[in-house]
Amino acid sequence: MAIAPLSWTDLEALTDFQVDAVNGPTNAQARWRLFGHPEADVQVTLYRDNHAWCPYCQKVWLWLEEQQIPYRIEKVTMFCYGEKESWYKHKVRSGMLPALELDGRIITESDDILIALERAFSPLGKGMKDPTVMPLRQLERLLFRAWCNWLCIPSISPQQEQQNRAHFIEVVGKVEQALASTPGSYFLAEFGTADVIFTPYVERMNASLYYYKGYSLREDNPHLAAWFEAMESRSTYRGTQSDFHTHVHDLPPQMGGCWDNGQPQTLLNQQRVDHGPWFGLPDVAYPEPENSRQEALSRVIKHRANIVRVNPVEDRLFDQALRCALTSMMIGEACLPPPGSDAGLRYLRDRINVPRDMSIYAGKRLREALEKTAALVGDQQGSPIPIRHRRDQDPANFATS
Ligand SMILES: N[C@@H](CCC(=O)N[C@@H](CS)C(=O)NCC(=O)O)C(=O)O
Repeated sequence: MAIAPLSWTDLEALTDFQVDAVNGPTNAQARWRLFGHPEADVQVTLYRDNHAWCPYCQKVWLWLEEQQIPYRIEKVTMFCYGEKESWYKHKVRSGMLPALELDGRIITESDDILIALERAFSPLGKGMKDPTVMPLRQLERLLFRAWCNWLCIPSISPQQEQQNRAHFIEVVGKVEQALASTPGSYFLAEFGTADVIFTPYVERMNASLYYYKGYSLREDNPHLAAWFEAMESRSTYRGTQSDFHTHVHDLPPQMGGCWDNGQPQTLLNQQRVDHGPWFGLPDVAYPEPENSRQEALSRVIKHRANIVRVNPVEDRLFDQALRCALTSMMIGEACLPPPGSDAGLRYLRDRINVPRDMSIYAGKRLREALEKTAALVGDQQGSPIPIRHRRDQDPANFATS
């Protein structure tokens, strides 16, 4: 038997999720990160994108979090999802991200930013120019180029597709060797800059190759698997970590296209990432926190007015459908949404952004509840996720006064 949807007030009573965004664990929502310092201590402003999609921003973000440097965050729109703020173009003419303001000086280029931060504070483990880190930085770029060649340039023949795959796997072999040559799971004996440098793209490679090429980087390479696990033991990394669904749909407009190989494993993986089940995907391996449902609920409650307003389904109908999905997520029983709301529920399912909106397990719980609830009334999908731009994610629609 299906239960009735709870009111927003009743739903509010089901979550006590609270985090200290400023002094607590790493999160994508904070505008200030103080680590217990007074605001007056802040010498650093990080300019990064609203959606936490920009890989070069993640590099600097993770570094600052690891070093617990107090900093301020200014969020800037990326070209692919909206209008670049004119105040930012006055600071950085190209509009490129990230940028860092350090004692009043603007620095761009993520590597230069890390070098400047090392000078102003201290290196994170072995620093950017350390002779043990330099070859690892080069290896990361080699891996990046092999990934781009395979994923972002359409193959002219099956042979070329095969060659690009073989070349990528050959470079991954070098990464495996580098990881195998150290005593622990990190790139050097101790966690440090080298791990931060590899993080953003290895995370994106894991997601995109699974989805577009049917290749599971994390599952097929034991040393990378151990490295991911070690990274996931750090709350800093968990706070910046995204999920497969977010990455595979944020990458195409950023990279100028991602080309799938149409192979049976690819199709299976695409079905799984787009339609679930999302639990058990190789995008995360640490155990689910007990409060992931509460987190998802509290994040939706906070933004519910905008979520309902931007949804293509009529507001009152969607409000009820959304409360059904949330009720079901919290109570664990089916809650029948109004007819015609399935496309709206799936529209939202496809637009949850991890970690912008919530952490990885909260995102999975919410996607699952939206899909299960939609399936009770139909199989209508939401409007397709665009691949040339992501204006459907324009943060202007979510601006808070
Ligand atoms: N080499 C630069 C690359 C930075 C870069 O490509 N940034 C992209 C985002 S990942 C960007 O700002 N693109 C403009 C935009 O999307 O608005 C760095 O390391 O910082």
